[in-house]
Amino acid sequence: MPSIDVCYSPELLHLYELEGKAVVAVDILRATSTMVTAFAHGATDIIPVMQLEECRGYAEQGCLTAAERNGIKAEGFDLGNSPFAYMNGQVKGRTVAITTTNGTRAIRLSEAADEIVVGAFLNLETVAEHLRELQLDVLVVCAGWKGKFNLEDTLFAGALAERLQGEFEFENDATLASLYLYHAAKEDMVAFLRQSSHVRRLENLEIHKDIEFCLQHDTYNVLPVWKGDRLV
Ligand code: 3SL
Repeated sequence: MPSIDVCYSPELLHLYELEGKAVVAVDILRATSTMVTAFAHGATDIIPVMQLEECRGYAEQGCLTAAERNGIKAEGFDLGNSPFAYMNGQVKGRTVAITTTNGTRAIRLSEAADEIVVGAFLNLETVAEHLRELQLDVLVVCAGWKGKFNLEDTLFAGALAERLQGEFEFENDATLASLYLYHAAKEDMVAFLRQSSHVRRLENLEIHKDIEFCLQHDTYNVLPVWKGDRLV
């Protein structure tokens, strides 16, 4: 039986073997939720990069550019990191180069894995179905916040563990802890997360509707997969 394990921060990735594994990269608020939304609204591919300048450079190649730092759209880019900005037809048929504080970093630091898929509550069952077919050991890589643990990515890991329970072995306590937290939260995740650090950060920026949107389950049937230097 394949296994599922959870890495709570990209800073802990050195403790894990990525080769031979499928990574599910997750940044619920909001990078991976936004990427899933962008694909659902017609983006052809997404290039996640770590640095603002590198991202800006993709404009010359005809890409849309998107950037967020500390929750705010960076100046001079076409798009920020709100999923709602990707729903108006602007990304249809386009390549989007994107850099965010934590999410794009989690993806790029997972490149040694056999496969990387992008996960969010929005495409939870699509990710689960894919992993059942793939039959590789799974590592959920939580983006966290600047190297630290966060609740919302951990809840996603727990939700995925719940969907895969009985078909995947739980590798260690990180998976169990994620599952227990998800059980405690799932009746009302908005309420559960109200005191969490990133929800408070986003609420200070008055980004309430993004939070509720990103916590919806199984809205989209899209599976962003890493191929070469981008998500397709
Ligand atoms: O850290 C990230 O990658 C972002 O998703 C953070 S924010 O939700 O845009 O503030």
